[in-house]
Amino acid sequence: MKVLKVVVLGADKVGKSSLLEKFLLPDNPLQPNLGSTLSKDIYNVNSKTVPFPDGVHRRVDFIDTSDICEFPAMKRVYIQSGDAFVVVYAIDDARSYEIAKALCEEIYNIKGRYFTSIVLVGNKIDRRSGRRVSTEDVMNEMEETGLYSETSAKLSVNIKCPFIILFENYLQNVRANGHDIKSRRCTKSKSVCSQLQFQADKPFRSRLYTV
Ligand SMILES: Nc1nc2c(ncn2[C@@H]2O[C@H](COP(=O)(O)OP(=O)(O)O)[C@@H](O)[C@H]2O)c(=O)[nH]1
Ligand SMILES: [Mg+2]
Repeated sequence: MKVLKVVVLGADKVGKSSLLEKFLLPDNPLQPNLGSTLSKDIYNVNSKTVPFPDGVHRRVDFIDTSDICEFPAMKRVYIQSGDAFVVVYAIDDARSYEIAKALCEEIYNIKGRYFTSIVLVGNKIDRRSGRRVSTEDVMNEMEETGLYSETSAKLSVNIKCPFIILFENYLQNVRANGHDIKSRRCTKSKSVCSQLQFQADKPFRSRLYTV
């Protein structure tokens, strides 16, 4: 495996493109129409070399998807080819949560029951008064080891957390089985590296990852 493929999945309009855009282009001013820069087609690959929490730069393909829930065959291809998944729902949209759960289930069916590289993300936490999916319900329904975060792409809250959780999870898997993707040591000083664009924001919720 040369490149880590991170696939962003979820119902339409939950903020997948916005999240990815905020993560990859954090300095972009807030656009009135978030998500407009990165994803216009049915999917979009953004290849980037990014610093991981261990200070090593690795190449990652971030794959933004849209409408794939409508196309089961395509969804399957994405799941088969992905190494790690960000599954997004909007906290003000109960249906999107049901879709996210079904997507997680499909990932487990394809990748195996013990696959761990999925982070569930409840986006749009700025829409507090419109909340339809409670944090507690999600926590209760999740597996004990499940990875979970809540974000607001609009207000840039916790944007880095889901990705850092997956990078941490990746490093745990590398430690467990020894296979790493092609990488290069960070050439900058440790302190610069650990300033990482990806230094975690305070995670809102996560079972495994706390900083
Ligand atoms: N209030 C709020 N709106 C958001 C947030 N993230 C995205 N949106 C809006 O939700 C709509 C769909 O976003 P988009 O990223 O295109 O969703 P996608 O279809 O899942 O890729 C857009 O109008 C965004 O401006 C968020 O965190 N809070
Ligand atoms: Mg999109």
